Amino acid sequence: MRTLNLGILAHIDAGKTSLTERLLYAAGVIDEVGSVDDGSTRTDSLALERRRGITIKSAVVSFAVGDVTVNLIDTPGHPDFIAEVERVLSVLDGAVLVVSAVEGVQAQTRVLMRTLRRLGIPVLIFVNKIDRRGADTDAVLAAVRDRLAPAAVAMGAVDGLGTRDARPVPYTAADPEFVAGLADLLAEHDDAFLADRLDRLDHASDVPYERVRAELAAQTARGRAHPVFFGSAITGAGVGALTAGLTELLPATAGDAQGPVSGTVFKIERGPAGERTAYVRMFSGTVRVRDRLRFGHVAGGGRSGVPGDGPGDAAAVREGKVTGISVFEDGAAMPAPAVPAGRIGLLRGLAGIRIGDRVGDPDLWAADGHHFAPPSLETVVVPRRAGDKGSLHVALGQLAEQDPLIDLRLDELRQEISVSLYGEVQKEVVQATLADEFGIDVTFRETTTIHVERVIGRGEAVEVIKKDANPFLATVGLRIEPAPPGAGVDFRLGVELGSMPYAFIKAVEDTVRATLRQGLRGWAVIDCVVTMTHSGYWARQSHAHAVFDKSMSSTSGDFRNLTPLVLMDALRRAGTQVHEPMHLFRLDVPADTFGALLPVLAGLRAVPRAPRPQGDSYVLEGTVPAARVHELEQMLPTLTHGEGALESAFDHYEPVVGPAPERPRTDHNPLSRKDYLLQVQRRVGTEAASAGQARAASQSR
Ligand SMILES: Nc1nc2c(ncn2[C@@H]2O[C@H](COP(=O)(O)OP(=O)(O)OP(=O)(O)O)[C@@H](O)[C@H]2O)c(=O)[nH]1
Ligand SMILES: [Mg+2]
Repeated sequence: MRTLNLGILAHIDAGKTSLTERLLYAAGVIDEVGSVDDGSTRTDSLALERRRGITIKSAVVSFAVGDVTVNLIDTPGHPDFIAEVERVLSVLDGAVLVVSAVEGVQAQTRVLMRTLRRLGIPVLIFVNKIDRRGADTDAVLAAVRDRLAPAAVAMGAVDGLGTRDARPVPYTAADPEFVAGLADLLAEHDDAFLADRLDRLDHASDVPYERVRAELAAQTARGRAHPVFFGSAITGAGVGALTAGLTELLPATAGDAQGPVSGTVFKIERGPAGERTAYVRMFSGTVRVRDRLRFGHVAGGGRSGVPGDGPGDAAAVREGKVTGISVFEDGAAMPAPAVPAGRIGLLRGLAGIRIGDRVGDPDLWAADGHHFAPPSLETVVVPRRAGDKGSLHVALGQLAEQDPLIDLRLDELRQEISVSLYGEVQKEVVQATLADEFGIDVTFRETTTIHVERVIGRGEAVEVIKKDANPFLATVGLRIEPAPPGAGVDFRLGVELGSMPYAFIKAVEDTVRATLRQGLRGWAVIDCVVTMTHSGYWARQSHAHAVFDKSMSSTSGDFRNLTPLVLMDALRRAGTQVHEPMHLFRLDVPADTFGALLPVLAGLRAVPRAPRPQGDSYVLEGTVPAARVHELEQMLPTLTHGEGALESAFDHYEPVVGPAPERPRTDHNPLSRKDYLLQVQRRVGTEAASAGQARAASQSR
């Protein structure tokens, strides 16, 4: 039996959840089609989702088509919940990108498609809502080819467009224009197919239709071609053709169930008693109940400044015993003795397992990287009842388990808790979740923009063991220099790998990543290369009685404590510049409001490019600081008598003009050596003190 792990992705309200419901119904998993508007769908199961009529969390359901088990992951379309989409990308065999036949291609659709294509994930496009008035499949198809993917192949035409009776009419082998057009397109992307075609043309014959379809499937699997289906999730039109397309055109996997164990955790749920359930997609091997399973995080590879990439998270391999397994089958997850390669299973019993963790053989783990922009806003969460402070921290900690990008931070000095956010809707969801699930009422301090720091020059520093004022039993030298935008933090070894125990090198790397979360002005330092230029340690020493003597032997702690001092010295020499996040916007406004809009845009520091007239409206694209997007959103209805439409998505960082904002530090500040050493001493407390005494004693001997 093969499995197809399928993501459904789209902009908000495109109809993903409704389509999921239809697919389940068509496959016979449910007897009645649930509705988003009544709050009765299978995948919008959270109270908050039903109340708001939007998807907030990704949800998995499954159904069978022939001999293929389809595990379908319904994702949220609102840009505030892009992190949910991010987490499922690495477990997909294919995706259906839904586009509304009325609203068409939107900014979010482009963000998603760009990422799917970059990752080489096979994509079918489903143009939904053909039953709605205003549906325009020609315009949507043109926009798909123009703005999403040139190699989009319409698989049919539509009859009765824009009416309740609208239905797609699939093209067949009997449509010579379709077959020839398809063959042309496929020949552009594959030399073997082109050669075959030319060869046959010489003999005045055509490539057989089966061969064309097989080539379409092959190019779809390679992410080169994108078949486009049409239909309606409400009437069910076109859902049959899409279902058939899933198994014909997307590559289902079997996987090697006998191979070494390897899988990825893409979702965590907590049960009523607080027990964790991990959703794992298995790539290889089989996990059985009562297996002892290794799991952990892979550091690096990501966009820096994105938490979860962070330091404390790095590749410590943990182990736990699997106490229960369920496997997705016929709709829901069913208890099972094992989950084999290819499948999605729920694993219970693994304490401390987190989103993004890999399971199985650490040799097979690879870093994933981040595909979308990190959150650009942050806010301080304040409990209405002062007594709730402790429970608020615990509650937010649990939310962060399911959504690491909120990057919970406790400011020890001010005793404040802050989180990172994508937008106002996510903020409301956090507030409602805290109230509903934890009984904690909160308010938020003003939302502020998360800036980043980019390294300007090159800086080096070194601290040598037992030299000068270095109180730690470690030698560390580091060089920091800029890397291109999007490169993340790259840690390199300029010393021999064998020059030090690996644990010490690892401690330096982890601490470098941790330290860079707060640069010279308190913002995360992104896009740089850090090279370890010097290393040194004192080997494990024992006294006559073979007792490990901490005072004379380097420990990982020495490296962890020394690294921030060296790195911040290097960073100070390199210098940093504070950057702010910028969005790309697209405004669609009535022509008569255009004049009044321009000065407002200027006031928001938006930089529009030349406007394009479109019918009796203007389309205006450009950049705007992320910090001002919400204001623009709020002003738009008044400025455009309710007819303006705004799309925006993060695009890049730009240097801040004028005085750069600082973010208050929340850690032990390695910028001030004296304070830092005092704090380290306090932190390690008695342990350090006694080690110091022992050290002093051994030196005086
Ligand atoms: N007329 C019509 N309405 C549709 C169709 N598909 C979905 N809708 C409606 O569009 C709205 C949004 O549908 P959802 O299925 O929640 O869309 P979604 O893509 O899951 O939305 P998010 O998960 O919040 O991003 C609901 O009111 C649906 O009833 C369709 O094919 N035709
Ligand atoms: Mg939905």
